[in-house]
Amino acid sequence: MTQNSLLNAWIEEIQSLCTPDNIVIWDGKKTSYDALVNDCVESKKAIRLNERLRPNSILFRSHPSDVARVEKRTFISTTLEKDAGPTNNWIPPKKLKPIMTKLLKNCMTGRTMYVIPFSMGPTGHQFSKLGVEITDSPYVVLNMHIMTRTGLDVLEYINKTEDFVKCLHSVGYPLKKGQVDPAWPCAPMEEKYISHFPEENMIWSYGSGYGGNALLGKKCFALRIASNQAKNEGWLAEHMLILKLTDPKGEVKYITGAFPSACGKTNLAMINPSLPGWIAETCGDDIAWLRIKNDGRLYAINPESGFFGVTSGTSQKSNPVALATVKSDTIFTNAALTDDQDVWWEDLTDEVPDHLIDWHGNDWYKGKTDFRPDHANARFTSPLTNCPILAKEYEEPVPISAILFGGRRPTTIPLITQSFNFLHGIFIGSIMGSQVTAATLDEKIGKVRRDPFAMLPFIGYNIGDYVNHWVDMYKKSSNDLLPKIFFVNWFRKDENNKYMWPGFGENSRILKWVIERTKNYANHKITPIGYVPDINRLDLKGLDISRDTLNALFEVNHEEWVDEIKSIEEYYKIYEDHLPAVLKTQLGYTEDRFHM
Ligand code: GTP
Ligand code: SPV
Ligand code: MN
Repeated sequence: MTQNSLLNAWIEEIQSLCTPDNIVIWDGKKTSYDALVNDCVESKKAIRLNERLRPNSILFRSHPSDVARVEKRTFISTTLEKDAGPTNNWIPPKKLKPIMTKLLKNCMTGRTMYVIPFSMGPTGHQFSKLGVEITDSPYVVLNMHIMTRTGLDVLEYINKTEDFVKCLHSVGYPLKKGQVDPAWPCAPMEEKYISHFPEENMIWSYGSGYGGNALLGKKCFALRIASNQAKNEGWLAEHMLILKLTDPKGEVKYITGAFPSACGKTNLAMINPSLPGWIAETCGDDIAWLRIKNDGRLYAINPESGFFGVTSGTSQKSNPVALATVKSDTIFTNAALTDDQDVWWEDLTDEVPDHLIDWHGNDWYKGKTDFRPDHANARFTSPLTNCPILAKEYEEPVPISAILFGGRRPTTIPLITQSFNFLHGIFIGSIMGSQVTAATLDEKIGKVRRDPFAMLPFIGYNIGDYVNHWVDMYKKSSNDLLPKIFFVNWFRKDENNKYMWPGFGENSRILKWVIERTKNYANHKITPIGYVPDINRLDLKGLDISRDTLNALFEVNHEEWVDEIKSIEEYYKIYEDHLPAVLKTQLGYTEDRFHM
């Protein structure tokens, strides 16, 4: 089958367990992609969009129960519970494997089993990692084809090694003879398992076909398994965008940003700066693998080769770059369909079409149907190379000058703060909170939850060890060489529940301040939580914003912060007696600064 006996043995093992009707080794060719798209269209799993308006693009509609990551059904399966830690669902392998083996038995009957060799990171690059995903979902194959480097050239590398991550995926819907396959087969919630076995570099995902549950190169491998590998090998796998910025004088800086799901990474990675003379280019929009090189600096590379982006809120005004990116060769999931066979989503156009087919496949009429026509977590899958501002060095690690941590916080958190130093920055990462978005199914949307480092659902091991690993990274270098760490909040609201900051392209004004701070410009004020901009030194030319709003955006309110600190103390109890020393110390300093 392949020239790797270990891989062959695994394929045979899965074949006899899952009993598919046939096996396809994915060769990554464009002709294979086009043929599989045709199959999906002919079998009514996908809809081909208007070739003139949206060339080579299709729309999938998922089952209404299968629309986002399922955190409650996501497991870190380690021998010892302490290795998964307090933030992960834990079942030991000896318990989980029998449960899942039962489900997996004959689960691919009536289906084709695809074997996808893939590389996270450029094929053959020293920082890249190899994987093989076995799946019975053509949707997954098409998406993995865009999101990762796949095909026979990758298989050549895999043929020469035993070091690849085994990723097994099934939609969990075997077909009896003659049974008609639904457009989006999946298993009921209580049968879904998104399981990680970090001790074996292995993933078993059963019952969901959607996004991070099923495209196993993404969250499962490039974050959960990779964060584990990174801890053992001395690097970081983070939920971060990577952005290249060139100032009007031509000076280039790279920054990363870690914001929770649906909190603005893709949009910042594609920013269209409102400040004249500034140029932004995209390196990555969701995941960064970071290493300290011999020069003591932290370098980041994007392990993915595509965007799996939120459609909602994407418009010519908010994100023209994303609209250009999805112009062709794109897979849409759960967008609405227009009368001329194109896609539509909330905010795409000011004028809402009179008639649409909603993401359930039903007629939708403006003003008559009282739910939205697209799903809040509808997504586009497009190759990185579609992005008109893709940085030429997107396949190389780039030196990072600043890390932004951020989230959706309607109150308390200023528009931007700079940490006093790297260790204080680690504290800032640990206390991040954000309103839950539609990117996860499990919790109440809108409720603020702590999401440390935007990694709460993605740390593949014990969070206490994770924080200490950040400190180990710090110890490998020095405060002056490492990136400066910032805390951003584009989402602070006024008393009328309206965003106070315009966001999107206007965020370039804040990025300019960030870059200036990395060069130690004295354009800041000191507060108990870090440095905030001196409003008089912010570049606000051409922006219509009142002094009062600005003061409110940067306010560090004593009472709110006393409450926040109490809530952090409470939250830190999850660590039990493993609270990392750095957090204890930094919390103490913060309390002192508030005279608590
Ligand atoms: P994941 O792919 O789930 O990790 O999300 P993400 O972090 O890449 O978030 P994305 O950029 O897709 O943005 C999510 C939502 O936030 C979209 O509806 C955006 O329109 C909105 N958004 C992004 N940036 C801003 C901003 O600066 N201000 C405001 N008000 N909304 C924003
Ligand atoms: C996220 O939820 O952070 C995403 C979407 O990027 S998914 O790939 O489904 O996890
Ligand atoms: Mn994400």
